[in-house]
Amino acid sequence: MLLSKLFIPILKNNPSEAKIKSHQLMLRVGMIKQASAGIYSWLPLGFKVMKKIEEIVRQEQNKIGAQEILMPTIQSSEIWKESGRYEDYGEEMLRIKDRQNREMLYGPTNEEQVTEIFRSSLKSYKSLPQLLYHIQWKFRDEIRPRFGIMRGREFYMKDAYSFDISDDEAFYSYNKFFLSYLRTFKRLSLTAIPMAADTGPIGGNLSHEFIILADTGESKIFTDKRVFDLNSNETELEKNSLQQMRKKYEQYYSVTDEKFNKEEFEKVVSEENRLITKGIEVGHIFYFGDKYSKAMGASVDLPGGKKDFVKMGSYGIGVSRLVGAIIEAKYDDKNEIMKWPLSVAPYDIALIPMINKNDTSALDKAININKELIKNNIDAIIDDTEENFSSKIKKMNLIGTPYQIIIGKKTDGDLLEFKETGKETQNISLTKIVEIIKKQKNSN
Ligand code: P5A
Repeated sequence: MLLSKLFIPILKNNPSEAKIKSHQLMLRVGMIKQASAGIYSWLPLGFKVMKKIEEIVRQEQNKIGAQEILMPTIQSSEIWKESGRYEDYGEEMLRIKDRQNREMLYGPTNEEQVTEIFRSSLKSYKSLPQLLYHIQWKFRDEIRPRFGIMRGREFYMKDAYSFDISDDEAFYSYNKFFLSYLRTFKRLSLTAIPMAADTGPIGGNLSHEFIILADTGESKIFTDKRVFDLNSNETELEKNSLQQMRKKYEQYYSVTDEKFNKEEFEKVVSEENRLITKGIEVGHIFYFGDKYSKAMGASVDLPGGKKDFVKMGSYGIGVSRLVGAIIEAKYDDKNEIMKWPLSVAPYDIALIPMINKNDTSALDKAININKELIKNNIDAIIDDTEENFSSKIKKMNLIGTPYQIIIGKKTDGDLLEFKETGKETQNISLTKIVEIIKKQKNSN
């Protein structure tokens, strides 16, 4: 794609209203545009990244056997009255009345809606387990929306719900999501650590937040450093091995501040392994048994003829927040260089030809190179503007393609000036460049 034809409204300087680097960069390169407090439009560059993140999240949900549905954004207050949360949820819930004066709301989460779907369709234990998810906008009238899309009022979430016959089976579902979250964040090139967390308005007594380290994060965390060395390569969804996997993480103290206990921390973690820092919550999973199923009458027939309420959990990933979280993790704001992981980059590579009015040969070369890249499914952005070289590089460093090719007058023959964004230039052939990028793509 030619840069001059794209809708990428780049600002010369950092916008003063943005306090953290992700918010600055997203406004600066025109990924988002604020519509009102905590509510944003997603412009092409930002939307492309978010859609790629969404697709990775989706693939990893499907891999554990979760089925995708789509529930509405607007819900009836009736089901929330049944669960008892209509009053409890308080001012964060955006309440609306329709023309018949019926009380509706913009969903902040979907435990009630999905329980209603389940109870009206499934009646037997033979249909269990069920894992359902959707990826949908949510609205929470946060007191202090801030940091751009990191704490928005409207935000995009993947939320999944599990239905099981017993606690034991429900923990198995919980562990499947636990693993799928580790895999998802790894594919986004993030190190997200599961930390024992509070359950807040969702309820229940088992919960983990998945947190990535960042000074600008809003979650305070207390951990045993060794948890960062763990890796999960489980390929099978076997019950015992998943349980072992979770135990492996839980052996090291790692909690958010609501769960923090100083005495215990100092007792179980030696001084050199203690880490008290901040992070961004990119996912949160909950087990709450029959909290909703009991209140809303979602039961199944058991083998002996008895009935029981289904045991449920819910599992969230902040899809829109992840765009900001990746920037917080990857953006070098001192040198103004962003390098998106290839798995979610808005473009794989930038072609930067040196152009002036009398000589467009470099642009012609770039267009020819692009033809070859297209054949190989590599998505390039070509800077076809007549700006000077340093401002072109500056701009592309902000857009953050993982790779760049510089095409100057000297570019001749087979060798191209290629670089991984932010690194040294190497002179290599287009065939080799294609090979490098394809290999990297396949590893994801
Ligand atoms: C789990 C799924 C829930 O809502 N119900 C359905 C449960 N959990 S949660 O922790 O409240 O939210 C899940 C994830 O959504 C992101 N998130 C936000 N992102 C941007 N702006 C917000 N205001 C916001 N609130 C929550 C977080 O990533 C969170 O982990």
